[in-house]
Amino acid sequence: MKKLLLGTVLAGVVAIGAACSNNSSMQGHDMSNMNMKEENTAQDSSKKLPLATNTEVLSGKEINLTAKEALLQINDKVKLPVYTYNGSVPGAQIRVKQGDNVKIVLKNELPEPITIHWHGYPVPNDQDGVPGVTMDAIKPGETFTYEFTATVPGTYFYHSHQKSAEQVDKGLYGTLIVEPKNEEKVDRDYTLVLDEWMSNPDEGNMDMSGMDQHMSSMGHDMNMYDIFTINGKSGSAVKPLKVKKGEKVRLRLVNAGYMAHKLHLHGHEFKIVATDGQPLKDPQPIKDELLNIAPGERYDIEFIANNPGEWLLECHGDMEGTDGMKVKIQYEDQTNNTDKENAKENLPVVDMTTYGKYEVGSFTLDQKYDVEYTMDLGTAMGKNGMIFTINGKTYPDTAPINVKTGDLVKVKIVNNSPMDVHPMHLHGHFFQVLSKNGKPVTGSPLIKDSLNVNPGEEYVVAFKADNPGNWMFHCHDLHHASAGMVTEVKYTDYKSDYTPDPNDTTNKGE
Ligand SMILES: [Cu+2]
Repeated sequence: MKKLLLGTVLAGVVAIGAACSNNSSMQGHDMSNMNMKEENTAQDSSKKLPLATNTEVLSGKEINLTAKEALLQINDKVKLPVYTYNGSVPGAQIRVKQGDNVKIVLKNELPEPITIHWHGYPVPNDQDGVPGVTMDAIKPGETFTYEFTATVPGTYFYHSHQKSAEQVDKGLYGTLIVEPKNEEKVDRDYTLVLDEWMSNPDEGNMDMSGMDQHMSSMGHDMNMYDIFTINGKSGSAVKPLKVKKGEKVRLRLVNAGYMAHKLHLHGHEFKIVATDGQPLKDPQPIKDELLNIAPGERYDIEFIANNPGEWLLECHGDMEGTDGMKVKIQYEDQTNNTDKENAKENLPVVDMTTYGKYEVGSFTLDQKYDVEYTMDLGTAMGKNGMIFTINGKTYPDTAPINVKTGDLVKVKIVNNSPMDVHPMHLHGHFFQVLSKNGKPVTGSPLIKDSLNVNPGEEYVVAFKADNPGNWMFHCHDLHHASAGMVTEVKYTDYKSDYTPDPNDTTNKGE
């Protein structure tokens, strides 16, 4: 295992390339962050936990991850007990090359069972990390080795799929970057992971009866998430991104939270070069448009640093936490211009179904499909609070999408929930988005594994059943998933070697 650049990189902000060799200024900044006040909010029960460290970048033949607890200093006031991979939130960044055989040895030092799911990555089914479906959860003290080949390049992430609504909420995630074989070098390559936190996590689990049921799901009210973060830090605690005039900058935006966030890059034209790791055809430069990033989605954007000063990448909206989700873009030695925050400014949102250049992709709306499935996403009142349904059922009673290897599959996804957004995520495959609300996609072929479906929206997507196994297809608002909104793509010609441990009652596919 080889560690790269560790001393100079803070919290998942990764800088590569020649331009980042000026380490002294970054180091100086790290030191000031390390001296943050600690006395304010540490709770007695969690005082013995170590402070979360900076996110490290790991590559090499064998990558070692340890899941363990820590205390995360989110801003100068709030410190929260978290779950981590390798002591940081986000966890260690795994950075490999296309074609590499990736071997990850995961040790569980947490007090409960965990897994890793490789979100968006087409791994073999037995490496997919879904407890009760592809493997038993890894118990405290145990070690498990994941192995797969890095077949496709791009930006991905990984997270626990065991009690994931809780464990991912506590920070148990990291990023997986697969560099293409023939990489066009950028000068700066930063990864920014978005998330939301509750400054008082205990209140988030209170009984929500009597409160606004539209906003609550199984006892979780989205308003409880009152702190928004980038790389585990909020507001002025977020480390600025350094650039130099003339540099080409890539930002890899990853949403590890349960809410969509609209981001605005100030002062620069940018291109969306990829989403969910998949490149877009001829992306056009855009400016002052909001990029809506839903749970589980990734967007890679690029811009040329051609406007010296200090600028913001900031979240737009009016939630309590909105204000904290912003990061400065600082031109080295040229920070004379100071940018203004404007989180409530009314700007258009990029429509990905018209973005980039149209060409016929692998699938069309009118071709013949072997399997067609309609997914009606709904909300209902259950015995213990809100339930989230697919065709009126909750997992494991939802009807699976039964396929056999080689089938072409078309899925219509309709959100009939009156208020709730459902970012739907398919494991093990990419799908092509063919239409939105009956209108065919007229931009670049849009290949994704996570698709945000707003109330009233209808999408048609298609994929080839080319990765045999049993694969989850679920909402990535993980509160919705744990309250039922999960189904499976099941290969009828796949015989799994895995038999769930009958004594393990924690294995529930989530
Ligand atoms: Cu949902």
